[in-house]
Amino acid sequence: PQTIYLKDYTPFGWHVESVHLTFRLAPHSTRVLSKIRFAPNPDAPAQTFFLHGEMLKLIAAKIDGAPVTPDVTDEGLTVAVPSGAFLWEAEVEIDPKGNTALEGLYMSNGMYCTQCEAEGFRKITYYPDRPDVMSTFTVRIEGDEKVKLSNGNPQAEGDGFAEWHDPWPKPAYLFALVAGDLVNHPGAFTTMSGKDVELNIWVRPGDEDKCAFGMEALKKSMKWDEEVYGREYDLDIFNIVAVDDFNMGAMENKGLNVFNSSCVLASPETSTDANFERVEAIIAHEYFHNWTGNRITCRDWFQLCLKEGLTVFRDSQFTSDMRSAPVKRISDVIDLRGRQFPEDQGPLSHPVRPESFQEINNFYTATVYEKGAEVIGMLKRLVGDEAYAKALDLYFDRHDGQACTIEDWLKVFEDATGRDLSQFKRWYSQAGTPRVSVSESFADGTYSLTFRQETTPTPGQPEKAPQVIPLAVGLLNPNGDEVLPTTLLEFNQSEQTFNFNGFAAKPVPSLLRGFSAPVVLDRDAGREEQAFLLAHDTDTFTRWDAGRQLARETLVDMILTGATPDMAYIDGLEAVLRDETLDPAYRALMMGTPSQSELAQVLADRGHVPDPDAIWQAAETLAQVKAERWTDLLPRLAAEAEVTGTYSPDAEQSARRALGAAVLSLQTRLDGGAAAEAQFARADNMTLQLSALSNLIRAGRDEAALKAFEDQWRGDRLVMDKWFGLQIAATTPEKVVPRTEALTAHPAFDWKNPNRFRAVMGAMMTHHAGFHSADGAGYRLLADWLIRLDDVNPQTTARMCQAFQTWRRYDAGRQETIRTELERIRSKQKLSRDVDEMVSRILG
Ligand code: HT7
Ligand code: ZN
Repeated sequence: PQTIYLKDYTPFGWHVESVHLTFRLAPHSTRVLSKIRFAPNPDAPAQTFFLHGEMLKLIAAKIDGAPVTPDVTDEGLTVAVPSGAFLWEAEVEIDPKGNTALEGLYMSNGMYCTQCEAEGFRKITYYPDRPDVMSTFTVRIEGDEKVKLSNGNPQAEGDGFAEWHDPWPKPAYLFALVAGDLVNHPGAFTTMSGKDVELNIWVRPGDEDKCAFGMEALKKSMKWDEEVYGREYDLDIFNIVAVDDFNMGAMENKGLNVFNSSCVLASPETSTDANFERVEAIIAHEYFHNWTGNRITCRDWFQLCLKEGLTVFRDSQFTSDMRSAPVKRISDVIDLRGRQFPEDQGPLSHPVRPESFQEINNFYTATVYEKGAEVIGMLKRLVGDEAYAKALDLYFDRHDGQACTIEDWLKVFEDATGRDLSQFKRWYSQAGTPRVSVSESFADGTYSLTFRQETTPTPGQPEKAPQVIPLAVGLLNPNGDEVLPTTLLEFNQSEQTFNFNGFAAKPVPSLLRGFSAPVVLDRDAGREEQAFLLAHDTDTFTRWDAGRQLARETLVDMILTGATPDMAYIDGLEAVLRDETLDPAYRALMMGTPSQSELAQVLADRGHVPDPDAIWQAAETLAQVKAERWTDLLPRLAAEAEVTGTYSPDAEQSARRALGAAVLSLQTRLDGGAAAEAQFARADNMTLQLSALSNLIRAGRDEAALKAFEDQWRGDRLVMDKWFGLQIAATTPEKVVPRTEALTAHPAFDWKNPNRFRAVMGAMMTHHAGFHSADGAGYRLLADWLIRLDDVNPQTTARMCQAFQTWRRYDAGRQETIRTELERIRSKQKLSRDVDEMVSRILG
């Protein structure tokens, strides 16, 4: 496969002045007629006229009305063109129903829909399918479907046709078309300049009652973007469509967002609090792309973080404003450490702005998205809120309507603040997670902190230069009073000392407050200091993290030496849990422990070979000891977690239920599932029903409940995804592979549906001890299914290869089995480019 390099960027030789498309819909033989006006681009080097095109049957082509015969390959066509402007016309035939890859135009449950990011438009018609080619689009859809939608504003509608015009120039990846027998949940919004916008959420008949929450989330997002970023919506209509078969979460097509139904549909009976929060965040994310991604787009796919990092940052700000900021920050860090850190510290490590790729779909990663957002958070901290707002205004003013680069982005910050950001730019170019170690000294009233930074080599980057690391720190005196409020240190050398004067006694440092940089902080401060911070820190993040580190250290001890749990940790935590002034959601987070995969990484970093069974056992023992120690605390917390009144997915109620779920999981260890059974019987919302079911599964008391759940929800695909996944996720290690195998034989295991496939295989691969069972059965089962899915859906298959990215952590036997499975996948006939690239990178 060919490798594409950032350094090879050249502009396209022509501008596209306008695009007219006509679709004559038919399941296996849709005709697409295109009329595209090209004009030479004087800023581009001379080049052959090439249009991307894949899986297309070319019926006819014309230039300025005269038939032409282009040279056609699997990737596109070349043809001789006039030296000036010209009109290109083509008619192609495509097969939406046969399109199982879910890229381009495809069918899901009888409905036509599209997914064009990143390179799907070339499966619809011949076109310069690259994000720096922007044009206005006019689209005519012909077909019997009741609803026919495309981007922009509706222009005409009649018997068997609909026409749409999008006045905003856009790249082809933002093109969308939807047609089907859909129903809408309507809404309306008046923008800050008084323009009325029609809003719709389109769904399959039967799903109308699951749209109200999404509609409110959309309106809140529109309002928030006006208030916080000054960004107003720019079309007469905004449509969202729910689709059952979708490779990712959702897609920000101009004026016509297409959503995985799991990311837009929500009701109390069928969705958990976490689902509601996710729906709200994803609707916001896609809406925010209207400015950060659509009005200002990416010059090339290497710049993906320009839109994704910024939009994730914006949606996190939104969620923090709508809900609890501390809880959101901690959840984001858990996610970052759980998904991005392993990526950044393993064979798939790549810079936030990658420098090469074979298949761009493989770079929609936690690094580009979540680390990309962290980089923006650091920039904001460094320049301050006011300068950030000024830089963003400049960004929108200067670059509206353009396809931009990270250089453009950093330049607005340099121009707005006068800062030199050349060293900061390393966050975009250097892969890997910096490790920061700390030492301290105290003499004559001066307290000194010395930091060292190191980033280990990553693929293709043996040498690392120091990065600018914003370190938010505070100091507490031995009584627990804050003597230095949060202060930002700019740590930008390999080693650097910061002095603080005027202390009578050595203070206790609270470091990396708010998780001010995506680094690993190596500080062996001792448990006493962590316990002190757990009790006294004023920063909600570092206080939580102190508890997390105590949990980690006691678990590591238990795993390595068979020690019993550290009672100082359990008692310190109990004091926090008893503090009723603290948000229940925050206390629920406090009750959590590092994931078993994270513990495996910690052990590997310290030179040990992680044993998944020993890790599982230690986590079990710790939970059991907590449960037994807290027999009087648990009922008290359970009472606090009680919610009265009508269900609402708001932060206040969700917080209580989160605490209740944490309590129930300990309670189940004491009563064998009696409380869970009672909760299952009376649950009138999915959050309670699912947490009860999860505990019954864990307690091995699940047969009747699983059957009842299946009987109740058999007709609801999204709820059944939960049923499939939870049986694997919540069970004990020895049952993981047999259950997964059994579930793949279930008649409702529709493996071509990405949600269902992910529900089952995703649950297996994230059950640490189950997936890594010593006999290799988990590895073999996953490989079997990845080999099968690759012929149908390479994009989803490639993403799931990530399960193997941490393989070098484990013992020789497991490594050998994983290597064999990866080689088996790699030697599959007709392996996709997506999977080939992923497996080759993982094998190294
Ligand atoms: N910009 C989108 C990324 C995307 C995608 C979405 C759905 C299916 C396939 C996709 N390929 C790329 C989603 C986002 O980040 O907002
Ligand atoms: Zn996005």
